[in-house]
Amino acid sequence: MKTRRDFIKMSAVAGTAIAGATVATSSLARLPDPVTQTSPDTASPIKTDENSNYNPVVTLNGWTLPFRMNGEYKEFHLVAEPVVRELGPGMTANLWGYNGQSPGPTIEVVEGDKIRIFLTNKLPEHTSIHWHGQRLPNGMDGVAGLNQVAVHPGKTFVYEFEAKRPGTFMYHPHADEMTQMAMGMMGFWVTHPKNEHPWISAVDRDYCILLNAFDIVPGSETPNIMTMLDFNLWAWNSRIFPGIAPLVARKNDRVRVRVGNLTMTNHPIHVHGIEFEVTGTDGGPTRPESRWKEVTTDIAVGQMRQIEFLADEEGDWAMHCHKSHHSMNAMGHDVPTMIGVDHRGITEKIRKLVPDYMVMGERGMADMTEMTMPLPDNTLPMMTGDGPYGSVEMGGMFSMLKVRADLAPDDYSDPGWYKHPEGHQAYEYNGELPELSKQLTPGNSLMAPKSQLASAHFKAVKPTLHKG
Ligand SMILES: [Cu+2]
Repeated sequence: MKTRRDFIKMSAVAGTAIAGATVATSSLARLPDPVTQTSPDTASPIKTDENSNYNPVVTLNGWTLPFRMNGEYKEFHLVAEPVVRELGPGMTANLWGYNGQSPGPTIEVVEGDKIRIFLTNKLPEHTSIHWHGQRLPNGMDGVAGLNQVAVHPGKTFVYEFEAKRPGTFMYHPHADEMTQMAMGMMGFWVTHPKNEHPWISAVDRDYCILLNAFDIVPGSETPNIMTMLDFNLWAWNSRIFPGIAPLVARKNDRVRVRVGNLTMTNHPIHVHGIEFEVTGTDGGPTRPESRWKEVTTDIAVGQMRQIEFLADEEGDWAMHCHKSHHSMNAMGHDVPTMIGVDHRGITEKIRKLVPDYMVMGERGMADMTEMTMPLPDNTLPMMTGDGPYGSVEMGGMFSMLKVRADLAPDDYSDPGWYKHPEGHQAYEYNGELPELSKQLTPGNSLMAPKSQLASAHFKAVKPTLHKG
């Protein structure tokens, strides 16, 4: 049986301290002390005697909930409560979550474990928890009104079931779902296989990412819960770039990334630099002969996907949702396209009144990253993130896979920027240019003139066009 001292020891080896990471284990205590996390940093995996038979997962900008053994049960205590979550450096949000954070802590168990979860409701309204994807008795499935009475404010309910199948799962309320999920109530669940499984390979690093989305008006702090489609903050584990921690791997590590989608749209998750296989879905591990390599996998609403790859190329590889509006932050909407619109006349007139005035998006949107226009308080720029060579011009669902040869096996800290070996980086050409390529567009206008479009269209077959 786990002692209180063991849990103190556990928290000491974690990458970030888990506040009060002790769980009352006296059998006199009828339920475990709730453990709270106050930091949005990524907690390193905690190695104990009890998890020596699996490689613990790492939740990006998250943590794993400690448990206590009580007889043959693993006992956890989740507390549903309002939380303040830092979405990124300089932006916090009033969310609802579990044990101090949104998303809630990851629950990590082994196939065959008997699980007992206490849910205490500290929200102003009733809630419940649905254990998305699990095989369990119908009365433990957590749909308020259908499977159980809703858990009213101040009440504690108990869920008990066996972790029947290994895989990637999620948990979320099934009571006033629209409000509670829009406010950030959700969490990850991983069940490791009890024995060696022919379709589940051992990996060196095992990451968890929960996709979620918020609609927070720039300058405000609380999500609009009525939004159905037009969210403006696309998050991984309730963090937005540049607030999302990198996925760190040692060269030639086998890496698994588990992704769950609890937003209201699909997300094509794309990784640069490697090819991966989808090794597991909502229903469990995929048959090895059914797998193929790809670099983007679409994750539909309510789905979970496990991807796996060999991290055999060093570097800082981008990893992001491929919907371009999902890799930027708020302010991206309701702005008309200004590319090619000549507003020199009007700009001059406005500058007489407002000296620093500049037009948004005149040459594209990249200007936005360097724009000195003041943003409302508590708002991150639409496109941001300083890289070693300038702005990365990203936001939202964007992070990096950082692969390094000189990394300790248990090191999950950000190794900094990759140093490119000689001859491994794009460089500027400084030689003579052919006449036609000297100007971006004739006369440096923002758009091709109509006359040129016409001639290009009708004369494209004439090779003389390219001779200058
Ligand atoms: Cu997306």
